[in-house]
Amino acid sequence: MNGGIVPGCRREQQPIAATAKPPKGAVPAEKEKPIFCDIASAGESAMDTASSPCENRVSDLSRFHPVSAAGVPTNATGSVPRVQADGTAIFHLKDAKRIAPPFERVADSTAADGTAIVVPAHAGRTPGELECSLHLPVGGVFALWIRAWWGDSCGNSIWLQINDEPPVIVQDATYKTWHWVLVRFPGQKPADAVELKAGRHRLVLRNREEGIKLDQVFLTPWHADAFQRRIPQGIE
Ligand SMILES: [Ca+2]
Repeated sequence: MNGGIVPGCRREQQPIAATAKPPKGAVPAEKEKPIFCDIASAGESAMDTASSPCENRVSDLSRFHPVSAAGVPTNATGSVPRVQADGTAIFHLKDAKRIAPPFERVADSTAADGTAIVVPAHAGRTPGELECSLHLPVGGVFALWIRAWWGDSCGNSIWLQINDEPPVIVQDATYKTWHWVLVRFPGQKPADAVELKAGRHRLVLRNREEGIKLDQVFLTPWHADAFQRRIPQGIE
């Protein structure tokens, strides 16, 4: 329990006033609505659990039900990720097949290709989704990464589903900066990899918290030897 600190957000805390001016293109700071998150509790204590109070702030998407909103069709035929010589594959979420609110595609000079996918602050409980149709020319066992910008511990997670596999929570506790988040698949061995055959795959993101930005998805060939694995750095 990390010295008595309650994991996730603590609504009983006093509001934390926004102090710093956000960078250009960032998700608007939470001026109108105070932040009740315990952003001081970094590390594992900020990770949501099944009983996290953060669940109260976001859509109850635990059932992962289909979303009725039509969304914005952006690429009806699906997209071919940019495959590099080392077998890695890059895909930008702006090229998603469908983007349904509260997901939005916005100009952001800090994001790859100057475009970010955001779940705005104050998105509230609106359930939405972003759907990608990926055509992989080569199959294999991959590590799956998403480049993210989290606002705080109540805006640091997203649901992700591949094909008909169970949805997983993508999250970590690095805030206010773009970084790569490794997707983990609990119950699978290895938990940090996914096997994808050559061909079409459906990747769906659903909002779980608000005040987040995303841009690229990165597939890297998985190796049993961790030192052989490609670790993404900045914009790929
Ligand atoms: Ca959270």
